[in-house]
Amino acid sequence: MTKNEFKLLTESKIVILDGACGSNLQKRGMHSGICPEEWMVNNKDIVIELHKEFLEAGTDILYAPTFTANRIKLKEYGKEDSIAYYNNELVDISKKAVELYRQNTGDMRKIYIAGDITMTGEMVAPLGKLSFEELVDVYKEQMSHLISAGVDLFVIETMMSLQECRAALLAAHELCDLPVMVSLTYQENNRTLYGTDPVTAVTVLQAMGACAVGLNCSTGPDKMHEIIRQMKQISHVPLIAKPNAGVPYLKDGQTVFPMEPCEFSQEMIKLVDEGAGIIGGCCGTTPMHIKKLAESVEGKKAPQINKTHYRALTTERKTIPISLEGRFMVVGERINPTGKKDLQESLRKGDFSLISRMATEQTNQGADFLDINVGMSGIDEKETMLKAMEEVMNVTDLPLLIDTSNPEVMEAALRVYPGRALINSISYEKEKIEKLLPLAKKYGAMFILLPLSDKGLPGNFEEKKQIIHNILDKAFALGLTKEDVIVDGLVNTVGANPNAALDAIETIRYCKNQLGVGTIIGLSNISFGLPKRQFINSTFLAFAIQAGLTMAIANPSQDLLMNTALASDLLLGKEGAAERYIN
Ligand code: HCS
Repeated sequence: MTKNEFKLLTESKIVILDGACGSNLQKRGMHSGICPEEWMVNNKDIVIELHKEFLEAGTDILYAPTFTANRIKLKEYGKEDSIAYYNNELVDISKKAVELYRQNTGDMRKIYIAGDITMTGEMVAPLGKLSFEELVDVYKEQMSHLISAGVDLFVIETMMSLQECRAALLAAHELCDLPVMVSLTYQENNRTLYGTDPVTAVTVLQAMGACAVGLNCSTGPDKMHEIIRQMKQISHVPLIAKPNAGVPYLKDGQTVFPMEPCEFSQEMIKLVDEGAGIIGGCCGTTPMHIKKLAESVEGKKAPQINKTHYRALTTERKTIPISLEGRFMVVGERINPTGKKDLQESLRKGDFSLISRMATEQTNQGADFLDINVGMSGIDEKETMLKAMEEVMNVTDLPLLIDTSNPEVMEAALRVYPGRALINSISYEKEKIEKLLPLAKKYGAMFILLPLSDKGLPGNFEEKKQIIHNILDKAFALGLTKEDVIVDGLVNTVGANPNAALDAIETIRYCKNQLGVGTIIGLSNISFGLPKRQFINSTFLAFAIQAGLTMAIANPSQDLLMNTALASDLLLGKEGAAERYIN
C-alpha cells in the first residue's frame, strides 16, 4: 500500500479496524504464561477463525497478530532466535484468513494487513538502559521480517512513550515507504504513562510523517472524547480511535469488559463526530462489537482533515504553540560558548554544570525556548551537544533550538530529541540545503531560514526576498510547509548601515503578511559598536514586534528587553497580554 493509497482510503470512508486479538484468543483457549506467538502458530485455525469473523464484521485493516513478536519480548520465552519464523507465520495467518474470507463470501473489497508493533517492555535511555539506537534496531529487525512477509502497512500501537513511538517510526521510515499509523495509550488523566499529552504526541508524530495518529486500549470510548477533541484541533492526519470495551473490572477472578456492542458503537459514533476517522476496538471487543460499529457508521462521511499544519515546538511532554498573531516569544541565547571563557573552559573539562545553570536561569527569567550551541575548538561537538541536551532537558521543560552548522551534529541531536525541535539554522548554501532540509523533514523539526547564500549576505531587501523564496521552494518540494519555517530577519548593525533596522522590519512585515511565515531576529546585532546598547535593542524590539515579529533570540536576564516585549504585546492588544504584563 502506498501512502497515497492510504490517504485516499481514509478520505473515501470511515476505515474499520479489527477488534481485540489477545482477549478474544484468551477466551478461545490461549492461557497466560505461554509465549503468545508460539500458541498462535500452534493454534492457527483459531486465530484464522477470529480474523475471518472480523473481516465478516467489516474490517478494512486487519492487524497481523505480531504485536509482541519483537526480539526483547520473545526473549522472555527464549524464542528470540525464531523472530523471523514467528513474524512470517503470523502474517501468513492473517493472509490465509483474508483468502478464506474471500473464498467463502466472494467479497473482493480491498483489505489491508498491518504489521503490528508495540513497546518492548524495556525502557529507553535516559530512563532505562536501552539506547535509542538499540531500540531503533529492535524495531527494524521485526519490521524487516514483516516487510518480507508482505504486510501492507504498519501500526505502532499501545504506546506509552513518545520517544519509543519516534524510534519505531524512524525504523519504519528507514526501511521502507509503507504507511505507518501510530496509536498511544492514555490514562484517565489524559496523559500516557510517561506523561505525554495528546497534542504533543500528534504534533511530533505527524511532523515526522506518521500517516495517522490516535489512541487505542486505554479506556472505553466514553472516556476518549476530550483526547480526540484535542487531537482534532491540531492534526493534519486522520485520527485513530480503538478503545477497550469499557474500563475492565475483576469478577470472580476474571477480567470483565463491561461495554456491550450496542453501547460501544453508540459511543464510537460520538468519537467519529468529534473527528476519529479510523476506528475499531481493543481489549474486550469481539467481532460483534466491530459488526455493530461498521453498521453504525455505514454511509457516514470520513471526517474532514485540517489543511493547515500546526505551528508548535515541543518537549516529550509539553507543547508550546507558536502563533503569528499571538504573544511575542523569547529564545534564550545564553548557552553558546562564543565569547564566554568560563563556558568554554567548563565544556573543555566536560563539566556541564554551567550549562544546567544557564538553562535553569533562562527558564526562570521567562524564556519560551532555549538555544543550544556548543560550537568551539578543542571538544567533540557531537558528544558535547548530546550531553548538553541531556543536562538541559533534566532541568527545564522548554523546547530546544539545536544550533550547529555541522549537519552530523544536527542529525545526532534531532535523532534523540524526544519532541519537536527548531533547527538553527538553514541558509541558501549548498551543503545546508542538501543536508539540513531533509533532516527537518525526516525528524519533523521546524527550521530557521537564514537568508544568506554561498555568495554571502544579501545586498538589499530584494536580494534577501529572493533567497527566502529560493529556500522556501526547496523546503516545499520536500513536503515541508510554511508552518515549519521561521525566517531570520537578518539584522545588521545600525552603526554600519543606517537602514539596518528598517530593512529587518520590512523583512518581518513581508514574511508575516505576504508569506504567512514566522520570523525571528538576533536582537543584539542591531546595536553592535554603539553605546547604551540596551536602549537601541529595546526600541528596535518594540518596532519589530509592532511589525509582526514572532520571536527573538535574546538574553532573558535583561529586564528592559523582557518588559519591552510584554509592554509591546499589551499596547498591540494581544490576547492575554494585560494579564501577562501585570504578572
Ligand atoms: N492488538 C492487540 C492490542 C492489545 S493492547 C490486541 O491484543 O488486540
